[in-house]
Amino acid sequence: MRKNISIIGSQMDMGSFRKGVDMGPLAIRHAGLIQKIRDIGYHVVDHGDIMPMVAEEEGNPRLRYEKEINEANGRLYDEVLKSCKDGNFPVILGGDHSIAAGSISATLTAYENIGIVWVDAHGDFNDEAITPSGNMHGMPLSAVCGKGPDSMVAFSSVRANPKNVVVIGARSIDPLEKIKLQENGVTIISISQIHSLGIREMIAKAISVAGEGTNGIHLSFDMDALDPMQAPGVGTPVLNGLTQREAFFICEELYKSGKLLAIDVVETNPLLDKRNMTGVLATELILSCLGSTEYDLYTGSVLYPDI
Ligand SMILES: [Mn+2]
Repeated sequence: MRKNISIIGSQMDMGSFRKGVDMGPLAIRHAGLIQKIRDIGYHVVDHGDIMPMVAEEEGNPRLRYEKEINEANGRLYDEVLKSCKDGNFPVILGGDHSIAAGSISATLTAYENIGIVWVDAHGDFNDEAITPSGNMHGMPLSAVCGKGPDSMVAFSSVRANPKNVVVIGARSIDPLEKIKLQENGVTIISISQIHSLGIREMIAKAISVAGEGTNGIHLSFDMDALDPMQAPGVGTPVLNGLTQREAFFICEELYKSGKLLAIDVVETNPLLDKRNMTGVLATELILSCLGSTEYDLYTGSVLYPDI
């Protein structure tokens, strides 16, 4: 039975230093996302975007815009949870990565025991004590694992088990964050491991860590995981990233695993982009997660299980 797709955006940029990432959901829609999902055979409903309230001041410098981010995430949580409970498949468009605290909290409430595949140049495992910047888009993975900041996930009582969490494509992790990731048993697949062992072996490992013994996988895909030559429209670019083909392969294999429960695609910043190439790429990666065989012509039409 094929699930229906819910598109839910969040025009959030307060978790990030660079402005403009709030327009990410619009850029992805302008690349044709909704029609393209229909074209591969799904029923899709666009629920529009969460609009954060206007911030008066940034507040605590170690948790900038904490109040506004958590308030918007509370509304995102409600939307994503409703989608899951209705039996649909949520596709969440960011916005900066702080929104994943809202979306993943919802899949945790709905499915309880989930694994997380976090595709990112960064670890996003900071908290208010160790953050170098105070920007909350560097904290959501820690929050959903119950490792702080607690206010970021207050709407759910369920936390992810770090033993079922994998970060893929990492190449810019802060020193204290690295220690914290290791102490908590999060699996890190660095860009060097991918380039020495190959993406096929690495994504198989990721699916087994996040998918075995869990009720499914939440994919949280930060566009800065890609090399900035191919995805220039991101706020925190880091050299030597994933190739486009590696990124597509990750999405294709996660789809084929039959374990995906929801996906976030975040950090597309149209102000920094070139002719919306990062928005187009985000759209195409979402389609691959949903089983598009556009780039796999030899297999013809859909061969794999439905979402
Ligand atoms: Mn991130």
